[in-house]
Amino acid sequence: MHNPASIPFVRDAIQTDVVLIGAGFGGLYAMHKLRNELGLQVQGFDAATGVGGTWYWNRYPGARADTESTAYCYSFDEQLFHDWQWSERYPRQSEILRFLNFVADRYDLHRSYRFGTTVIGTRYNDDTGRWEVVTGDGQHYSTQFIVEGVGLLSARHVPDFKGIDQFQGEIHHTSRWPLTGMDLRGKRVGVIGTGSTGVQLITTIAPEVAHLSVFQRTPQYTVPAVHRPVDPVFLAEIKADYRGYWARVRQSVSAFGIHESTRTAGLDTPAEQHAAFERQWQSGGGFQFMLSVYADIVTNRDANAAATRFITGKIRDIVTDPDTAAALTPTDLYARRPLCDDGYYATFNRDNVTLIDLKRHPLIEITPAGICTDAGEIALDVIVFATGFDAFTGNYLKFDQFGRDGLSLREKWAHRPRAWHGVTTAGFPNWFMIFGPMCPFTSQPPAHEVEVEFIAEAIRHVRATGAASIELETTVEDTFMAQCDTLAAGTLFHETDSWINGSNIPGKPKATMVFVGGMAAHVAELQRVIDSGFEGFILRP
Ligand code: N01
Repeated sequence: MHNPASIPFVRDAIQTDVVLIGAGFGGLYAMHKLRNELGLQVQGFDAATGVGGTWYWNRYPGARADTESTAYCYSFDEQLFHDWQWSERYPRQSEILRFLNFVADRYDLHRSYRFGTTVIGTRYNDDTGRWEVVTGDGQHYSTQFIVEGVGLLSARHVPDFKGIDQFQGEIHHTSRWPLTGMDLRGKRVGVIGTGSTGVQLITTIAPEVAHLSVFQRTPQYTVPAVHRPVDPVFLAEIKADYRGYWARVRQSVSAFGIHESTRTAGLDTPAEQHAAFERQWQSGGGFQFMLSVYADIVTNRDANAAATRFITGKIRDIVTDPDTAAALTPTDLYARRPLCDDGYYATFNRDNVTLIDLKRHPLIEITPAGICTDAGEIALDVIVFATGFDAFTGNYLKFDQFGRDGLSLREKWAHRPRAWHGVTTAGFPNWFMIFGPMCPFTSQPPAHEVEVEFIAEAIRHVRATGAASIELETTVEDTFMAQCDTLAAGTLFHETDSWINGSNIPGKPKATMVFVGGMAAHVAELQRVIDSGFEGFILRP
């Protein structure tokens, strides 16, 4: 049982207005907003030695976004958009990290962070109305507000394979790739996991390694990314109508800055459907394949089946060995986070790449020399875990957090996370998240901006009204959770197992953890609450 007393209130704690955890997209904007615009004293922390969040840690070969770079950035400062030039439509990790450093320099954000510092506990003091925050180096901070931008996908998942410690070669999780890189040339490499990360890594390293063994548990649908430079005509159009462009992103469903189809697949004949999918396959993009061709791929079984027929046909066409093609072919719905790639299926035509189907040949153990399945041992120099993350809740529950009356966040979220629009949770006054559980199921940077702006307004409201704290009403949270469940039931996402519903982590209850009502509805609701003077929130003197 977690004990609030494990975080004592100390008299000489360092005083601040806001403790901000995280220096990724959301954290950096929050630092700028709260410190530079609201004039608050903000103490930031990040476990990394620099800014970047997920883009600091995920340095594996091939890491890049699959969101149009023109929408994978900030909108709050038009001049920033003009002063930064993305090179490709899907930016690489190194370019995104350079962008976030550019932003941190431009708004002088580094100086308010303590990097290389982990927060290990937070506790609300019911008597003083302030939070106690403890860091890994034993420092205590006393703050009125907490803002946690700790990342949706950052608590890494390393499966508990037997023998993991006895491997004599190198083992890495993709999200803790050596900062200085790693030379894989001429090595025998085993990759476990074929999600977004595995697909990017496998495709990138296959040409350089001596041999690549891909350990696949569940085959995935993936479509070509079709990397290309940012289209100068498209960029000029955005710059000419900057506000209109971002308004459209905020008014969309996905906030990806892409065309979202309103046409249902059933209106087309199978031949027309095939032609429409083929056009999208040629033009590239995973989210586009799911959202731009038809409106109902993730809500209608027939539309979904049309998409799966098309992709599985492509797998058969591309992969020359029929057994490998069969093993790479998914049999379930196309209802996970969509993937795109740079020649993933064709990679399995290479002589130096072997697919190991773990459903047929289960992984038994990791040995000193490699990986053993029931078909025998595969000798390896390097093992890479591309095994994903304890998404949504992992990073919030990694450390003790106690709200009003000693309420433990771990206990409150033991069966599922309960929250409102990814921004806060009842029982935790003056405590905010950026893109926490029950956030919209959208591209992140635009949603981060909207949420940071909401948090800033909430803090401004507390200060302006002379209140001590603001806290979500439990009934509002309950109503919102029910709404999230109803909306999710109308999609096919809950019929597959993935990090979206927590089913990728052994023992984690499967549940809805997102608001699938879309970006426009998310924006509208946050704005409605601001305009109403924070209806649904309790202000305490
Ligand atoms: O993680 P995942 P990810 N034994 O959970 C397998 C974002 N992202 O890091 O499907 C064997 O999707 C697991 O198998 P299964 C993006 O939002 C974005 O790839 O559970 N295998 C699966 O194949 C993405 O969705 C970008 O059967 C095991 C894989 O590991 C999210 O991060 C790039 C296993 C995990 O896939 C997460 O992606 C990269 C076990 N015990 C990431 N446990 C871009 O912007 C797990 N697996 C493009």
